[in-house]
Amino acid sequence: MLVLAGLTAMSVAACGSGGSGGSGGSGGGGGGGDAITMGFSQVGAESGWRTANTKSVQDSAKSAGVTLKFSDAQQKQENQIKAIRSYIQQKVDVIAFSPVVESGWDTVLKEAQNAKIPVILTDRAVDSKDTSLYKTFLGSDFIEEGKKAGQWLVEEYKDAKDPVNIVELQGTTGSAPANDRKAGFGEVIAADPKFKIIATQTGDFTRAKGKEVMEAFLKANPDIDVLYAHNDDMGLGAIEAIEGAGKVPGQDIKIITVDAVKDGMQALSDGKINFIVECSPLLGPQLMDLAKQVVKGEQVPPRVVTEETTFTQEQAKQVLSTRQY
Ligand code: GYE
Repeated sequence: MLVLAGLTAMSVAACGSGGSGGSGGSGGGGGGGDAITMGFSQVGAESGWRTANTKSVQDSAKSAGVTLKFSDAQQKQENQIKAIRSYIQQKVDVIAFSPVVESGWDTVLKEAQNAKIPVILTDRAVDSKDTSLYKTFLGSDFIEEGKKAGQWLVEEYKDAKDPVNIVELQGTTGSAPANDRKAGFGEVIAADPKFKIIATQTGDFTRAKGKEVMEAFLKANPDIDVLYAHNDDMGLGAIEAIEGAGKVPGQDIKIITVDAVKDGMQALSDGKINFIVECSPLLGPQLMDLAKQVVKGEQVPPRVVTEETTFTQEQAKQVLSTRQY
């Protein structure tokens, strides 16, 4: 820690003074090279996951001596496009962003490419056919996450004969995690026709919307067995709705979520959630490493997948006190 703090202070001083030796000499740090500037366009601040992800990116930029220009798009694609265009104008060394939705990026990515500014996708994917528009994509395998959620459900209900009525709270419409978590889950449960998704709607990855949509689900469907929420926050909002309707979350309605942020893990240890598929937000350190390589013109793997696990209620109890976020 002390060493990192020292390095940061040094590189900040080297940028700020600008007097002795200009851009050439950023101190004798082991093989560091010149400081780089990254423009980062974040999705928003919609969830606990996102807050932890933003902190990870900001902290790692500091430790790595990367000058970070950060903007929050408030879950709007047009804001992200504006931010990326402004980073191009400012001639940053590298642009990183977490695309709110998958489609509609080709034009702005082409502009970055024409300006010779490398782009790194973090957390969420784009569906551009031309993969030369970005250098790499760092983040989770959301299809795999959806499958893990489905596999738990299949195992949990393996002896059940009656239909299992599922409601689904989807993430932001058109986003990679919403598309893929739905697809992976759907693929696994399709193996047995007793699993029925009786209602599915977006809750925008937020607690407030998760609660609102769950209230509507409960009114329209008296017989819900399972809730599958694409993130913890929507699940936590839904728990309030379930309790408000006089039912016991985790028992009357079994709940599966994705992320494993601290609040989610707390609810899992309390028995209100039954299973969480982990999705790690701590992408900052790897992002800074990739950025440095890309700026130097080095070859990087086109896809870097985050390693993740899953948690039962018992497992959540064991790790809760040491959970960082
Ligand atoms: O699961 C959710 C957040 O893109 C993986 O976005 C991320 C998702 C995460 O709002 O909580």
